[in-house]
Amino acid sequence: MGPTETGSAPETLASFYRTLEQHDLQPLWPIADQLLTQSPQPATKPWMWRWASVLALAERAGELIAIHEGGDRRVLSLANPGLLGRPFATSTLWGAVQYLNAGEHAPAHRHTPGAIRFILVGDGVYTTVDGDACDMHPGDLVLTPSWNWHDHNSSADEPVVWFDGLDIPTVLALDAVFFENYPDEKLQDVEQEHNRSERLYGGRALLPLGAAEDTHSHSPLLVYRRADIDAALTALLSQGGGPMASLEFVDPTSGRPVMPTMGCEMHRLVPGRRTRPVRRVGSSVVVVYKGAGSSVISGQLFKWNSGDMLAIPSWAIVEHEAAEPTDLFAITDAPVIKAMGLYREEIHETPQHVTRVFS
Ligand code: 1HN
Repeated sequence: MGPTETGSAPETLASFYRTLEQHDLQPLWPIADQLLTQSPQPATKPWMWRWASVLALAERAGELIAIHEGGDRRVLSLANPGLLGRPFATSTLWGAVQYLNAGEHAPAHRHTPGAIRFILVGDGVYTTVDGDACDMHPGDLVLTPSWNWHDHNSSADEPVVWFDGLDIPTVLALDAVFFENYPDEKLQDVEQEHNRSERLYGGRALLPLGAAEDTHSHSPLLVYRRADIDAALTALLSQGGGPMASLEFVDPTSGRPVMPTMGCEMHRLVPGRRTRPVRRVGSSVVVVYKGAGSSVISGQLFKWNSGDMLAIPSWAIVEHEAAEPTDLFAITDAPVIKAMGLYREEIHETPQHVTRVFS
């Protein structure tokens, strides 16, 4: 129970509250239970974007919008209906689909929000990250960390589509956004040999001497390849059994998340087996890289297929069940939550009751 009014005349109280407002003050006692809820009450809704519609609209954007319009990037953001029209997938994460036509180039810029690219369709694009041309193939993860110059270059004969994950809502909330275009909005010069970071840091536990003592805020390895991800998931699943094998993408020099503000994960589901219901502090955006199945999120059933994307709010109870061999890619704000000492998780014994079906 909070403080109660003392029995003063209603006019006296009303006048007091008006005076507080005029002085830019607000009493805590009427709003305390909205601020200090027993558990998180996210505005983010559990949501799903279907690949078929997202792809068709990205293709339409590819016809209608030239790359120099719309800020040099042809990007459709996942806008969670819980977030009042803002272009965010969850309260802390940006998720989007980016579409680059054959032969297009998106000029270089840099910004303090960090980004990841998870390639979905097409081959023949590289993103140059601070001078290092990183080749992108389906199922690869490419990092463009905070304040690294980046431009996208297609020598493909087909459109290329990837998932963009950024920490923008987090960096905005911290009032730490900076942005800069590359001089003359050009492309960066690249070394002849592509994938420098991979050649230096992509070896299996073989790092340049001293690399582990270097201080850096993000992984110096900028590309993670589908074949390695697949092999690691296969090994993990054969070791641990199902229903799910989960990997985190890490900085090879420290074992830390790839960026301080955003984590990347990959999960492989065994068909016909249901994961235990779990809830965690922190939100995530999930991309179905391949497979088909369903998830129950806060009592709501989502049936998904390859390419579908889901928003998972903080503290929502989540269960997955695949109908086919399935790989789920995810970005999360877990590094922020953990750095702040706010992480909790709860594993439940019994499956949720499904009360609604997402459609
Ligand atoms: C950005 O720089 C890219 O470089 C993609 O490809 C999406 C969303 C918001 C802000 C910057 C890119 C972005 C972005």
